[in-house]
Amino acid sequence: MQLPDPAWCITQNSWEPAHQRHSETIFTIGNGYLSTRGVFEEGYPRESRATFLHGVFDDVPIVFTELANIPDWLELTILLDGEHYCLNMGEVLFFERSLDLRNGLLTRRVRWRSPQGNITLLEFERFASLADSHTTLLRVKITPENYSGTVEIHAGINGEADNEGYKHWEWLGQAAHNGSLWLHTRTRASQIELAAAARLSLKSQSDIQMESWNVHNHPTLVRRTALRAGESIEIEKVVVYYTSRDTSHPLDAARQHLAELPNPAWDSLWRPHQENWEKEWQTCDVEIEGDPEAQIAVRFSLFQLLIAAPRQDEHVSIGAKTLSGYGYRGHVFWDTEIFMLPFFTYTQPAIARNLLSYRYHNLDGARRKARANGFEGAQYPWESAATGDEVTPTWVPHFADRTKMVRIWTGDIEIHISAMICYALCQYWKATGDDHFILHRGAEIFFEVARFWASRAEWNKEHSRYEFHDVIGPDEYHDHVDNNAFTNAFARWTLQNAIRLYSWLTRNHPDIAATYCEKLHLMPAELQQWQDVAEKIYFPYDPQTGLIEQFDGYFQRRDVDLQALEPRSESIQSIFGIEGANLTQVLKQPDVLMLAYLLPELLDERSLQANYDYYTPRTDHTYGSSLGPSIQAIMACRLGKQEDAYEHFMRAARADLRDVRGNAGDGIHGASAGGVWQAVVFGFGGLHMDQHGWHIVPRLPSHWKRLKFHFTWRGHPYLIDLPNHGPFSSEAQDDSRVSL
Ligand code: IFM
Repeated sequence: MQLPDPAWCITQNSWEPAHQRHSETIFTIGNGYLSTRGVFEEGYPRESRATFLHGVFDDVPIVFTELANIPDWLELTILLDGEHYCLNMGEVLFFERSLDLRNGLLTRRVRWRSPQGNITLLEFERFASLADSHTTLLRVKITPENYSGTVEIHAGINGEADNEGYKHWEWLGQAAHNGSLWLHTRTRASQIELAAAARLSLKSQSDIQMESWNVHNHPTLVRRTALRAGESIEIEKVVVYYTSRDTSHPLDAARQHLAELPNPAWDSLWRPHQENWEKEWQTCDVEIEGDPEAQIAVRFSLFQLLIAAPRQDEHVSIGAKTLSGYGYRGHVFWDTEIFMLPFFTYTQPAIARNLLSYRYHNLDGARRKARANGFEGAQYPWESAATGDEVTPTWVPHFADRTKMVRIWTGDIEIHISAMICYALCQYWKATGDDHFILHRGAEIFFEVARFWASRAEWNKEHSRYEFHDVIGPDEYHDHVDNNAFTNAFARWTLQNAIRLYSWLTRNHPDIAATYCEKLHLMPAELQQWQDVAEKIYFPYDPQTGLIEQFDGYFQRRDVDLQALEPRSESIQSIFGIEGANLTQVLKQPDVLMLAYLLPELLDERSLQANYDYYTPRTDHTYGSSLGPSIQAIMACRLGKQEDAYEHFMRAARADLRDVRGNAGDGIHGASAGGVWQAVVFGFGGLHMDQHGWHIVPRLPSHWKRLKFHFTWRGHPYLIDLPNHGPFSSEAQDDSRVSL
């Protein structure tokens, strides 16, 4: 047997029920259509069993809508000589689970002694096909070591799947006969139909007894056979899913698709699946020599982004927790555009295009939100799902006392999200040169968002300037603040760039400019107004000190010595309480530094240093937001603070693998995964773009021997190879090989 390659495989050597939810997240597999958490086939109490399929949202109280956990394809009950295979009983003699990031194959080898003393070797494998995204497969090899007896397998599709107790599915029909089964079901409110068709095959040297149990909402296939000590049987379960989002007849599609698969299907599906994965990694792999932990953590992050990335669907996006857990209910935040999207923009622009198209298709939801709030244009929701309407819950149970409810204001006043979408559009446009997308989709978003900002700005008569009151910036420890620098700067940036875009259109594509003028009733006077607002937006910058005040009155808040609170294992918000943290200067994430990262032209070196020095010791790096550390790492790189950069980077890299915040069980921190890629490529690799194209100023951590990464610029793939000759050495740059 081949040992798992530590540069590519995440491996677990013991069964740890206490960390079950965490490892279920880590061992998630997927293919951009659906993802399945790393639960065991046989099922255990307190597991968080889930398969999520992009776009299958259904209504739910309080959080409005959530991704519905779909009927489970993994379920497999194994009876060994009459005893249930279950790790809670008997004794686990050997356990190893491994996820191969090269190809998304999840394997588990278990030697198990049953309560009666029978020892069996069970070898499980599963994958969600990247070449045939509707199809998932698992197989198990069972070898009794010290006994001969019967093996009985029950393989069903369970229509009773729920979201931690909440049921989304209503039964439409089912059948189980002749070696296969199907289940047809529908979400209760959104009325999305789903069909699953499954087949079970078994290779054995003895006779096989076949049965089908047509249990309501749980069709099941049963096989029985005899086994002698040392002999093996192989079982394969193949499941095909279609929904009414894919086709108007999902049941026909699923049954036909299954019927067309060879029996058994594994070998013929494995090869194209593996080839597709090879192609994926060819465009985006990152190699780090000299730091095995960073190496595997980076590949793990990229794998998580890849398995969540919609390849065939431009009406869905990646939620904050990808498709890997119940956290945030599948809702989409700015995490996608600012943290995850750059990875796709620079390695797989077609996926970035799909993700941006999701925002285009949901423009009407954003228009509705703006209108409902008394503004013009489009105000994108802080949390988004199927329609682009706001789905942030207004109240949620308090994290420390679940009998109390907490008002969530982000959906009302965390408004920078709309600018973030425009920012991501611009980044995509620059990197790809995809004029067509901007002409036919991006421009409309831009103009409508600019309109929103112009109508949201408030004129301050006393100071003759525009201001934005009552907002929340990226640092959510502070709400209801005025003139958050990040928000104001991005309102100005959007308006300025919308004007530039408009004049580019009128110069180069006057017919399209005219179409927008007509469709959106865009008049020269309105553009003039945008110009006026943009010029007069207040930006809280002190030229004397070079400091940006995060929001009005921030410097007057209580200063807290965070060092004095160490060691700690919880966030500042849980130590001081929501109101208490609001009164301090402690940040959940580095608001001003994020601004400086995204708009580097805003601050000169002196000012960047001043802001870094001021805000860094006031940020809750470990237990605040998982979005912060990667950005903090990039800013440290820019200031030449390699050691600090590495510390922040590893904080991001470990977010899920080491469950730093104790909540990885809720799903992968997708923004952190995307931030890890940015920290490597834009931070240590020093890739940056300007009007002349791309440049590299590498700043590798001293112990990294080499960094290699790929990116795509204007349709050309590049491989950057940076051997490390020490910090900032000119040789490091001269020696770097760039190949096409
Ligand atoms: O979008 C983030 C936000 O910036 C901080 N709280 C969690 C959200 C989802 O990850």
